[in-house]
Amino acid sequence: MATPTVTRLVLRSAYNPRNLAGFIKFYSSQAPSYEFIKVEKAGEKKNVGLITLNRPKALNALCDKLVTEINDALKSFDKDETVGAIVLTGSEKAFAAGADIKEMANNTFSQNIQGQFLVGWDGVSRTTKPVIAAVNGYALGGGCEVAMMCDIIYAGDKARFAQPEVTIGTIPGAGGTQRLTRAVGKSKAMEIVLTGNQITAEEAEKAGLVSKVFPADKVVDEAIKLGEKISSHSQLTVAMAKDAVNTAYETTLQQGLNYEKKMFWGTFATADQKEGMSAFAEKRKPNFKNE
Ligand code: DAK
Repeated sequence: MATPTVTRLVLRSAYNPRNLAGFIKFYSSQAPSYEFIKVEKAGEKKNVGLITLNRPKALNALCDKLVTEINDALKSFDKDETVGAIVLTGSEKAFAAGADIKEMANNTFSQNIQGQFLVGWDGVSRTTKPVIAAVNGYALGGGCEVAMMCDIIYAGDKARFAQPEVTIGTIPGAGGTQRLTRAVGKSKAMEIVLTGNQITAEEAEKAGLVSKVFPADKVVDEAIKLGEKISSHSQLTVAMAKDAVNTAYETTLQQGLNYEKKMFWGTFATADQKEGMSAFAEKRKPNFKNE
């Protein structure tokens, strides 16, 4: 993750070649330490942020702390100029088996309303940079909803998607009735939400929920490659393109087309548009500066 200027200065002054252990200890104390996620930079140029959910005993059930950690890591990558895209993944057995049922089982209606229970879940959809879900194993309930908050879903061939809330006496609460319906249409969404049945990766791809399916052991690498490809473009242009696609979900066609046209015109105010088009004419690779 990018090191803030102040920390860089402090680090320089803390560095003493004769006390390397002390320096490493000092540096480690500056990096965020997480309990339920692993965070690293991936790809040849280390320009893809990789967040791996790591709560194996509960199949990555999304307890409060896990969601807070994901949001924190997303914010850091969003600010990090060296990162152009983010991959969110889990384990081979589970992307995430949903919100933590044991954590919420005894909640009351008034507690949910007064405490705005689980409202902080939309961190993924508030991220400016593209987020790619690399899903293996179970993506159930809130797990499926978090995957759907991502911009692109790649799935391993053994992945299973479901909204099983109805089987435990509740309904989806983080987009399972809304994003899913927009992704797969009413009939399929109704079938998934009203039965709680799991669908396979292949079915999810056919329905338009998932963009590609890979062998389970390849899906994270493929998602990172996709992240690298996206990171090779101007971050500014990518952010504008992402915003324009997302607008399709929020407006009428005419308003969306109008917004897209304005954004397209707006790209001509960027140095990266000048660089991109000059590079094309000069038959060379563009050198984008994200300006
Ligand atoms: N919560 C807590 N623990 C879970 C869990 C979950 N969702 N899923 C699995 N675990 C735990 C199990 O309790 C078990 O723990 P121990 O008994 O070993 O301590 C361990 O993980 C392994 O699970 P199993 O023994 O059950 O493993 P199996 O392979 O037999 O079965 C399974 C795997 C994924 C099919 C099964 O565990 C399962 O059905 N899990 C529950 C799936 C589910 O119903 N998910 C939906 C939860 S409701 C909102 C935001 C989000 C939400 C709502 C609102 N707002 C923004 C308002 C989300 C709601 C949900 O996701």
